[in-house]
Amino acid sequence: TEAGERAAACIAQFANETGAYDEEAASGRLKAIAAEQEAAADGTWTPSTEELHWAAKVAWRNSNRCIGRLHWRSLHLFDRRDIRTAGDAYEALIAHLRFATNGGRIRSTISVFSDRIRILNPQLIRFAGFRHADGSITGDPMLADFTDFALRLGWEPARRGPFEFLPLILQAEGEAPRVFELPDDPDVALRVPIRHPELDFEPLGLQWHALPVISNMDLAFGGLRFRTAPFNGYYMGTEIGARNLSDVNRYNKLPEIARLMGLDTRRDRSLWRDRALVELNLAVLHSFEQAGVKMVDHHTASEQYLQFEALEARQERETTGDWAWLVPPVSGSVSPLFHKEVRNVIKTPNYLMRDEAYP
Ligand code: HEM
Ligand code: NRG
Repeated sequence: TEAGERAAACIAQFANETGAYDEEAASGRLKAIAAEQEAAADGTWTPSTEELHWAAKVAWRNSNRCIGRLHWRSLHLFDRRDIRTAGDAYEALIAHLRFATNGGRIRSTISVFSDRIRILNPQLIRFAGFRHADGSITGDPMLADFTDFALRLGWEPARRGPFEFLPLILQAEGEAPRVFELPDDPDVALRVPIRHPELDFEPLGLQWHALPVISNMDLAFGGLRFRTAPFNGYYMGTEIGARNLSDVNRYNKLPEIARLMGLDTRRDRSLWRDRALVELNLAVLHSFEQAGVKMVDHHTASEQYLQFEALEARQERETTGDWAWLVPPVSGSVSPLFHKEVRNVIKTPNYLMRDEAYP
């Protein structure tokens, strides 16, 4: 069967890469998997924790849009497949956030749950976007629909400011989604105030969270899809400085920054956007460093990506990638990645985007 072939290919790759199974062990493992698949009828099988950990790491290695893949071997795994209730899932997610945050010395981490648990948030830590009657939004416009959804479910935010943590919305099989407050505790969800080394950024009141934790992608391998597998690394500065705080449809802060720099915002040719963008990105890197929170700049990340590619070549593996995502969103042509060609072929294991889970 097709499901059998996918599982077999995956186990062969695992055995080949890790040396964990010799030929005899591999064929024994495949017989057990085949029996399980026959009994399950839908072709599912149960990876061991070691197989799962390997798959999660290789899925990272195969993430074509990720510039941070040099570190793919260092991913920590929490195997949470035994959890059945939303309350227990909540506790496990808080434990993940504590472990990964680690006082700013961020640890790349994934927690894998069974499909009995669903996380409806696109990321575990995100700022709400509150809509006003006049159509304007306080907070992150990208999260306005999700914020509406949380409010419909009965979420009562303590404040409606620009940087309020959204609650976790978790759903156990056969039950309605439940709302869990994300504690405003720096050990769980760390905030970094954004300051500039020379300019006065205080009036802007900017901040961001330390941890990006993606919770809307499936871990796919061996014909299986784990729909609840939130993972985090740490930020590259441009994700915050050149997108989250600067995109016109996000926090859109460049006009304010240009004004405080005294730039001429009436003329495109004054390059006020470009100059403000550089200072904002500098401020983000400076602030994370001052706060002792791990972050990489886009020059270092580009160099590390080239190292990753070289190490992969030594293992006779082609590094596939998505050029438009790998090239940093500022100073594109200054990155060596700009000048390279890369094939966007999807290998497995991998992380696959899922459509928004919430109604
Ligand atoms: C995407 C950096 C860790 C998987 C990205 C992006 C950056 C990045 C800059 C592009 C994001 C964007 O433009 O929105 C890093 C850095 C890491 C890291 C600096 C530090 C360790 C990880 C880990 C995983 C991972 C631990 C998974 C285990 C991915 C995936 C994407 C991605 C799947 C594509 C996301 C999407 O399609 O929206 N990464 N990453 N990364 N990264 Fe990483
Ligand atoms: N740009 C998004 C996060 C996407 C993934 N980036 C990472 N992943 N660095 C944002 O929140 O700005 N990671 O796993 O570290």
